[in-house]
Amino acid sequence: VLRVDPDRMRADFDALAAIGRTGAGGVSRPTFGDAHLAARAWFLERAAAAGLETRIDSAGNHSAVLRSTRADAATLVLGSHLDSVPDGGRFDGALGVVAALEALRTAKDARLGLPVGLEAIDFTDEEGTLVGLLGSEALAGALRLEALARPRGGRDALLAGLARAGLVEERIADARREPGSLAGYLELHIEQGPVLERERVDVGVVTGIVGSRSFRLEFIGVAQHAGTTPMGVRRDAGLGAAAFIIAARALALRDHPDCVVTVGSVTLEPGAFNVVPGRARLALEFRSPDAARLAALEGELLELAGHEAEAYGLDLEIVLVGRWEPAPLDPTVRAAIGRAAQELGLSTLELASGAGHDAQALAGVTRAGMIFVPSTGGVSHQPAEHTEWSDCVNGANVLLGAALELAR
Ligand code: HGY
Ligand code: MN
Ligand code: MN
Repeated sequence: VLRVDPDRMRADFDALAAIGRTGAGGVSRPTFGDAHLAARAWFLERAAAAGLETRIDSAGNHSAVLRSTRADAATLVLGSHLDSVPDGGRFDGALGVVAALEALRTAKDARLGLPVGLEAIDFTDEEGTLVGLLGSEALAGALRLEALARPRGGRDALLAGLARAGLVEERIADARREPGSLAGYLELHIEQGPVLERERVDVGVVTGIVGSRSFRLEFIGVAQHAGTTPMGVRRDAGLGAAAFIIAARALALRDHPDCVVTVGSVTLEPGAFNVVPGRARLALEFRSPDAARLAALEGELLELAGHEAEAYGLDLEIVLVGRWEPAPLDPTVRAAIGRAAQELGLSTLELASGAGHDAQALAGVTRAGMIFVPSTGGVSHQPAEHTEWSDCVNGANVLLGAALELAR
């Protein structure tokens, strides 16, 4: 059984974790910020140092390529993302990219003469600081026009970011790959939940990925003097926001136990001690493994927002800014992952992903699968995110084994 070089991979992982490092072992690499651009450049340097071909497409996806001996061969893509949430952990995305690079190096050194090419890819803006699944949906030809017209991070941030990265908005869609050119997609990722650790299982074989929708809500009242405006006549946007957040949670708990609802950001304007807030801007996101349930939850949440606005004498503006469909993952890929883990003497468990991933974009155009490794305490999207190094090596070896089976 071919295995990765754990020390070589560890050296890469630690070097990458130093790029955009924050306190307590985290990283902050929002899309197209200095740290993110530095991490992507580092990745290409390491690929070139390994004698691999490097490539950047018009969506900014960064790739290392190990060509097949056959001329018209399809490509098996392995990868994840180097961008992070603000003040995130050093494993989310990064582990998958480093393991993919290590898998290509190991395959290259072994001179396997595979019938397909292998590609290690770092997708642009997976986390949605700007758009969400931007690079993977572009590559899959699944990028919706409104995703760029009304992006989750706002048009200004998107345009500024594209300029910093040297990308042209009108060319992003050119990153689309012919589905026939893809032999499949595999992604190693930390679980970001508590299941594998609780069940003491080495490797998760992911069955499907949750769908999610993001909305920007704006409750609009009247800014007023905080001292001279009696409580009974205020149109306080902060009250509408607070009432909605509490009621949205109650709705999910009562009627949608398999769904999650999050208001991750609330901004009150003008934002002063002595002004009754005239505006409240909310970042609303909700998820479900089932598309029909997602649509039902959308209707109920938006109706609820309207109800709370009315209750506090406010107007309400709603803008859809993100929409990722749920995706079942490919049975043959799941089987290959299971066999690779078995050959390595590793225990496996089938589980669904509550986190979104690039694999859900690729699943629409090629057979796609994901390998999870345990998250310590199920913690993620914050500096304490951690996975035991032995689990990271297990994941990389399963990625390599499954890739070689699918390649053949
Ligand atoms: O938000 C997510 O689920 C993923 O981490 N992008
Ligand atoms: Mn991720
Ligand atoms: Mn993430």
